[in-house]
Amino acid sequence: MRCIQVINPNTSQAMTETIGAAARAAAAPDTDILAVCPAEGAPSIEGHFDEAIATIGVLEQVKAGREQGVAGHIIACFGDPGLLAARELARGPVVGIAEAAMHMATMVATRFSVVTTLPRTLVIARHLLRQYGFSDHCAGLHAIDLPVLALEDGSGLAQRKVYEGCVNALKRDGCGAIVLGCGGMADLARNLTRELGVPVIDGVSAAVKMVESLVALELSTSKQGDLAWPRPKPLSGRFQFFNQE
Ligand code: 2AL
Repeated sequence: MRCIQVINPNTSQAMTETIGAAARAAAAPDTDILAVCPAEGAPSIEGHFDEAIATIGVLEQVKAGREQGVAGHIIACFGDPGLLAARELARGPVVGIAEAAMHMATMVATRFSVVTTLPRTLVIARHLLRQYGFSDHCAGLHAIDLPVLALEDGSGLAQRKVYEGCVNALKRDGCGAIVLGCGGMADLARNLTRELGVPVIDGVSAAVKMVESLVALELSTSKQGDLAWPRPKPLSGRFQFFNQE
């Protein structure tokens, strides 16, 4: 039995449960999913400021997961906050849900569109597309114009808007697949794929399968070059947590 740690970078317990359930549904029978979120931070991540705060909580969780011996880590927020820093801290592979979903989308369609939450987060997705080299694969970026936690309010409004956003993207963009742009949408992909007749990709499930593949192939984070362990130095104040024992 191997354990994959799925880190929801926001502090919403409800969203952590949604993400954990989606990860378990995607996982192989011999994969255990440890779904966690930071003890402190932002209840939802909807901008650069929220991301900056969330990054510290993600790194604390990666360190804790490493010490518990998890086989790999997933950063389950669509901005992939702290991804490269997490790789420096981790022994096993670390995969972000945005990169996982974007990679997988390019294997089933030449062009995909992204449907996310608030319009202000679109620039984060745009930056990641450029960083990961997928700008030319993206046909369009769409926001449902609801905050992240609307996905957890039980009204179903956000879920309906995600459906409408996907329909609109397919009509306008001529894309072959949809990437869901929020960890809180993880439970929607399977039904949307059936209803819309095109691949709808949730990054949490995609990342679980990618980490399982990397672990099975015995491929782990390279400790050569920039992803080597952080240089030991006496971090001060609240960051002493990261000092090597
Ligand atoms: C996210 C996400 O995936 N989780 C969160 O709190 N904020 N990003 C987004 N664009 O909605």
